[in-house]
Amino acid sequence: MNKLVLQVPGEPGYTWWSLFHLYQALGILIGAIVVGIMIYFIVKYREGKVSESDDIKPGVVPPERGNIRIIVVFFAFTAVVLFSLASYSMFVTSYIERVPDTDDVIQITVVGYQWGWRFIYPNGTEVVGEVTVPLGKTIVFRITSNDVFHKFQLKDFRVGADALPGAYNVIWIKPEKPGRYLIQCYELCGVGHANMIAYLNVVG
Ligand SMILES: [Cu+2]
Repeated sequence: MNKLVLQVPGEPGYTWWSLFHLYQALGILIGAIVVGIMIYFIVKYREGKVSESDDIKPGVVPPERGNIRIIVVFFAFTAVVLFSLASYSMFVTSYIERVPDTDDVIQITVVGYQWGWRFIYPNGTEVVGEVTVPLGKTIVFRITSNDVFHKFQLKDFRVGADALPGAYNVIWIKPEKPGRYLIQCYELCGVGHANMIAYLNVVG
């Protein structure tokens, strides 16, 4: 199993990786087919094995030589690959972006500022630089900024959102592994940007 997947501590990171693996598998499959056909043609049409009639002659349009069965098979294969990639990409994107709207979520407000992160729990308690959430619960972050543009990134979970003054962007996670996860600012926001970090503690 992929080591990187094992490091993902919960949703939506698992789903993100499933999309990555689909692209990876199809990329390897199609790459193997393309290289295989290239090698086949290099050997089949090597110098000395081609008849005179295949030579291109100036001013003469070559006769139709397409094999309609092969064309149909390749067209269908390409259509299946592209359709599955497009539809699964749309499914994953909407899954990651759709915030669960049940009563069973914990909503935490995140305020970015130069240079740090402030968290406001549902009961109004405010903390800076460190936020603690329970294991196995869906956590919703409402993200905004006090000053300039920032970006709240939970890279272990493969999610993040811009922190913009006067607006709220929303992301969700469902942690499945206890731990201490790094939160970083992913939008250059001034001299303190590199140190604009916080931690997500998952306990349970
Ligand atoms: Cu920042």
